Amino acid sequence: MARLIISADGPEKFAVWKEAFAKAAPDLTVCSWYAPETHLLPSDYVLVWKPEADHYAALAQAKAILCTGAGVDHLLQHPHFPVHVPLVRMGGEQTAHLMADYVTWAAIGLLRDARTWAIQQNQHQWVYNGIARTSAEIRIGVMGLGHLGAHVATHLARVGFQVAGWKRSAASVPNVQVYVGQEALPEFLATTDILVNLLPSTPQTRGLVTYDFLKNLPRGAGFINVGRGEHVVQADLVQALDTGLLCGAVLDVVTPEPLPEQSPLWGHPRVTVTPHVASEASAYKQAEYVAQAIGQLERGETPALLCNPHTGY
Ligand code: OXD
Repeated sequence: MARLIISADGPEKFAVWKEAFAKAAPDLTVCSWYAPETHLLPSDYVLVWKPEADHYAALAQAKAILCTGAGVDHLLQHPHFPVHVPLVRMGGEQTAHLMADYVTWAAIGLLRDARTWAIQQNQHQWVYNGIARTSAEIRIGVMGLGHLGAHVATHLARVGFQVAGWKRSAASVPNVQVYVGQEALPEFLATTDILVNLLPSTPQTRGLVTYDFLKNLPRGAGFINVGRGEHVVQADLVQALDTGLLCGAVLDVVTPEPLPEQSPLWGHPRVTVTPHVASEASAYKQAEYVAQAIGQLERGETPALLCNPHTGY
């Protein structure tokens, strides 16, 4: 019977994980990384989020590592991450659905300028500022059409937006116009009213979103970041918002996290910040997903979200 050692979220969260796994996968033996009696064996699986620096040497002994994050850039960037150990990213129906719901909420908020309504409510102002523009008139572009990106794009098309996606390699997503490769990027951006970033964080994508990059969008476009804060040059984003290049931004990820008290993003009238919550599935759903991936690995199958350490996703 497989054994899973849990380090994710520290010793405080172990009771929650234990209960979730007891319900979702009663056959799996679950131990806390932090229990003094736990010694990792080569047949063990490990569930991590952001391991502490002194965990990496032991992780090299694991049979496979499962991450509670959909993005694993923080692991791959660590100099001691054991790239020879199979690494599985978080996925599953609820994770994807939460992300699709979040992006839909953010897109409709940008479309109707909900940020202004929130400010007015704060100031007890009853000002009529309805915007007569529907989702059907808005072109949304999703950068990154991997597991989550494809799900989000399909969902947005179902809601009624005109949806395009941009990807490094060819892909086909129902009801989504796909732009492929670097040469297609300017055309993709030029026809995007709301840009959604769902790219993986890699050396090629970090720092991609600069003022000059955003200048390719139609003036007054919206921006939603659910990828990583590192994709964006934050000062450039603020400049784009201040000069009206962008009409607004919804940011679930920033650099650093948590956002420092003095950041201009907190109080910016065109910015909505959420605390990296877009797609965190319940412990039960994550446990179900992890148990399924372990089952596949035990049978010698390849989980769909097995990370390729060379591409970083
Ligand atoms: C992530 C996540 O990887 O929230 O950022 O899953």
